[in-house]
Amino acid sequence: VQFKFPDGFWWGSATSATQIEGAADKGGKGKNIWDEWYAVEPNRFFEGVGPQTTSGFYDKYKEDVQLMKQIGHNTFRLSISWSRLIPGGRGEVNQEAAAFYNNVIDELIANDIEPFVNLYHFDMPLELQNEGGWESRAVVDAYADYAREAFKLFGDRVGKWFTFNEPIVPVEGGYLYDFHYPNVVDAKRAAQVGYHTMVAHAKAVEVFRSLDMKGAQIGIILNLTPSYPRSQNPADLKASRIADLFFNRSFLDPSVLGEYPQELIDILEEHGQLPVTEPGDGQLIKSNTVDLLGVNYYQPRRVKAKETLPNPYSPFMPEWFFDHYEMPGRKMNKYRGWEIYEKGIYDIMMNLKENYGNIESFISENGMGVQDEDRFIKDGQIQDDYRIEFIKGHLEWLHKAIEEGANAKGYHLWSFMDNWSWMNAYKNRYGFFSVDIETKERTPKKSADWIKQVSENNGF
Ligand code: BGP
Repeated sequence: VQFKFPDGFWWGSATSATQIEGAADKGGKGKNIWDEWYAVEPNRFFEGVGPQTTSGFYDKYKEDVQLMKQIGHNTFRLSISWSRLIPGGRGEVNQEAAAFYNNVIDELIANDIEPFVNLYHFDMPLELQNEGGWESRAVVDAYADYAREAFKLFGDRVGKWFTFNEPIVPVEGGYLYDFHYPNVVDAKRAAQVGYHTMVAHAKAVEVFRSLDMKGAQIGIILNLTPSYPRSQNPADLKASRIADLFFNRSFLDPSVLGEYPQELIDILEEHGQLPVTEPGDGQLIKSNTVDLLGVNYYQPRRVKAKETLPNPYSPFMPEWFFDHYEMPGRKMNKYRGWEIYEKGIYDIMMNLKENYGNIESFISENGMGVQDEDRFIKDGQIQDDYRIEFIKGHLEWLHKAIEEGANAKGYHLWSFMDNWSWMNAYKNRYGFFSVDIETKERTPKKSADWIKQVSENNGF
């Protein structure tokens, strides 16, 4: 074994409720924004496939836990669907949902797989969205109440909790770039949504610490896209620094250090984009930093200085401060159109070590989406050697970071099995297991056999 990981390393995979459960209108679940958007605009979803029937985990979780066990998982991330647990977003717990999540958690534990439970993965209950979603301060309080219910219901058995997955994505998708409901394009509203998400996060952490959580940890999962400048010219460096402020530090700094970066506040203030705050928010954020950080890493962000000044009459956007840059010779995942830069994982970990108190962390998502993956079937199995290479490449850099003192505890692939992905539906396949979307049959890919060896040897 050339790359040996520390004892107790977390090997597993990540999923989210909307993307795997299916049963969107079964078991007493209420509607969330994905159900609504699909009902209104089904054509915006790849091949018109919506969130109603995804990978069938709701009915097949027992079989899935056995498959996880077979490939050596010792940990697994799921999310709770807020609109399933508390239909409408407020009030009574849906007992059928509580029983479902209890059963999943018990099944995982009985098979020596530690559940990592995330509370929010892009899935606002529709009624709360209709009240304004994250723009509404009342929704922040509803979220804290939902978090309290979840902690009380499952806290006796779950040791790893997460408030949000990639909280910046609903800001970008829903309020800046039009790829999530409610399809608003307005930077000031986006800033409010981001800010309220952060306050909701801090409130949930506060609730968590007020309960007896039996030594459990609470964290947040952030998609960190390291920002690389085209050159070391001051203008390129500045462009890259500002992109980093908007897309990484906007959540990383307050959740880990307890404070927003001053430079980000100054930029927003100068352009009249500051969100509405309430007295006491600053202290709330300061005193509720996380125990644990999940890092989702897919691709870097390459940035260059703006070549032309933004039109001052156009609406404010982060892109006023930088242009994207396609580095010549960069390596691509040609099946998904994303750059592959394995060293990014090392740079993230070293940044956490140097500038974020070496917070305990893990790779909570990393993965390779591939279109039309069936073309790689040979001898009845998808021969996803490209995925094995992709994972290896990232693990090698993660290993190096750990050797140099990074506090990284595990690696979760996105994802356990092929799943439904927001607007892309089943276009890009990510799983260790392929899923036939008609029959829901699961079949191990070559990477499933490979990761079993890796987990058993705690390295490769
Ligand atoms: C992450 C999300 C996941 C998943 C993944 C793959 O940002 O947390 O929910 O969707 O990206 O993305 P895609 O399916 O769009 O390729």
